[in-house]
Amino acid sequence: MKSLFVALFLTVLTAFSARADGLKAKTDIALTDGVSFNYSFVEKPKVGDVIMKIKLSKPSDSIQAFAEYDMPSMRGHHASGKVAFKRNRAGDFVLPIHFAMPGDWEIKLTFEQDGKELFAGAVELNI
Ligand SMILES: [Cu+2]
Repeated sequence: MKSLFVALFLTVLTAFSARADGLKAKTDIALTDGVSFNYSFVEKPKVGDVIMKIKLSKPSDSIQAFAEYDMPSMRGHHASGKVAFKRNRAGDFVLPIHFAMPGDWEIKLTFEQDGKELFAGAVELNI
């Protein structure tokens, strides 16, 4: 019985810490066997439009990136819908994120290749 409680506790703890952390900026995150990505913001996130940039560890034209963002504390009020990142000249993914107001924001990132989802994760931040 005691081990069951420990297991439950650890599961809950893991779930909470994963949620609190979200995806870390400027950190390599694996996408496929040989390709990882890292994201950053071109400037410190603030109210208004801020460009999010995603770099792949090696060029891949067949990978697409999408974002869907909103404020978790007021779901639906600023829902962006699923929007596709554009590519800049260097082949990086870029997308202006519109932070309509201060507070908590969540950006869900998804990557697709040949119509298949490679990865889904969320960036959480406070503006
Ligand atoms: Cu809001």
